[in-house]
Amino acid sequence: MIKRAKGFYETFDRKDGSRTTTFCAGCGHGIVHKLIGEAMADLGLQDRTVFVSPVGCAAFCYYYFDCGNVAAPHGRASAVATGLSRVLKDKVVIAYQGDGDLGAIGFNNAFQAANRGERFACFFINNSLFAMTGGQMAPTTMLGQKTTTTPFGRDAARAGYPLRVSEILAQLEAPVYIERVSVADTKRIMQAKKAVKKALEIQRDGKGYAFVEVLSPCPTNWRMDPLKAAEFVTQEMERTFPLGCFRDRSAEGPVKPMPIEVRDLLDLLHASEGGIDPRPDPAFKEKHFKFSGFGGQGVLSLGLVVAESAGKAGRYVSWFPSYGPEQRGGAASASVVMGGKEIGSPAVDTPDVLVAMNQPSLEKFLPTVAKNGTVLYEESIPLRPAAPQGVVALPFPAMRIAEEAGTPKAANTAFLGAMMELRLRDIPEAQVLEALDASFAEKPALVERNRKVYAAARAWAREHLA
Ligand SMILES: Cc1ncc(C[n+]2csc(CCOP(=O)(O)OP(=O)(O)O)c2C)c(N)n1
Ligand code: SF4
Repeated sequence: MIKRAKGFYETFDRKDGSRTTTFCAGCGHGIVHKLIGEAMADLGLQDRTVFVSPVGCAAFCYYYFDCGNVAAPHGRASAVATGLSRVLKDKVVIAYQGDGDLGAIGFNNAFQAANRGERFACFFINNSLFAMTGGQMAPTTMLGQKTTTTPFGRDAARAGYPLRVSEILAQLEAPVYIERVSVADTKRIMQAKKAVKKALEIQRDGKGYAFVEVLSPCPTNWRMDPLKAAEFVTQEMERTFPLGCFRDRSAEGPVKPMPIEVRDLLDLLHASEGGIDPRPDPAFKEKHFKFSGFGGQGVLSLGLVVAESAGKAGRYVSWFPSYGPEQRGGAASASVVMGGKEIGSPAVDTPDVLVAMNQPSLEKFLPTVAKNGTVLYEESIPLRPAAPQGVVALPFPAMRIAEEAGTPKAANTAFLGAMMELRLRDIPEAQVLEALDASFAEKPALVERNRKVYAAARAWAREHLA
């Protein structure tokens, strides 16, 4: 009788009610799964193991492996494993990745994790193509190999050369163990078994990064029966990807890891000085703000001061900047949401309040302002396009006020003063000033100057706008 492999669940109950694995006949994934499950159980690591599943044909690892399971986005298993192994110091972490997943979209993640010598085992399943999506070329596709995207065979001039990931990682200093094995026949599977076990022993002993590449048949996408597919591995794949051990420092002592401070999430949330727990307040309707202007005008800081002051006043709040190329002169913006309960999304598509400090951002965001919303825009720019119906658009001489108050660069602070008069009144001024002062913690000379601009702007707004 064939027995269930150790380390697996009793039954593989999938959501759709089926109970088998998802693999085709002759697929290598199932064999590698079995080797990992057995090694994990034999070494007594099951209760300590966290398995990171990939996207691809092996996406359902969490239905099979009876241990901790986390599913990673495509290409990100090594990044997720890095995070897990750094935080869960007593756990054994496994990343399992296909060659599309690790060799293409996630190569840099995997490469950098190997280069840092992260403390996890990475199993890299090389079946020479993207299997789950229908057999497209992967970085590991061999020269001349036909795939759905290389119907005449991979051609180096057009598609480059196959990526030999084990050889590349072997150039790095940090990995403890790198070996390429195959699951094409019994002899090779026995060698693969040893390699899998060694990679997990290295984790058990906290020694560092272990990488096992497995040449694995994909009869379905290779359009072969399982026997021919196994032969293809030994006769074709091994010519491009020779088997062997590229690195083994497992006999050396563990590398002493850098101490990493692990902090509670709540600590992090309330780490900012003077931070307080937000208080649920069902009566407070969520408000959406958009602060926009040129990069360098201080729109992101203005948004941050508003967000900080709302936080200090006990609101739930989010601040979401948008820069990138916009930092170099286009429309930079910050979205701020404040509410009486947790914020669902930090994105602001229809602001209740728009602050626009330059023409491009006024043009871009004015049409998006919510009905009954308010637009406060720099007086010296023309109001274009026309404000949508129901929207109040108020020109505000922020630059002039800032200049007259002696700090021309503080036009953003002038907008803060005007907003206090208009739409921020339910945030106490004490908190707004506290947040404003704190934003100049590293330039104390600017605290008083900005307060002056703020006061002048608020007075002007009281007289002319409110
Ligand atoms: C971000 C993202 N891009 C693309 C996809 C589509 N996708 C799903 S599986 C897959 C290929 C997986 O190939 P490989 O990693 O080689 O695993 P195999 O299926 O061969 O085991 C792709 C591209 C996705 N799910 N997510
Ligand atoms: S398509 Fe290929 S890799 Fe995917 S399950 Fe089938 S044989 Fe395995």
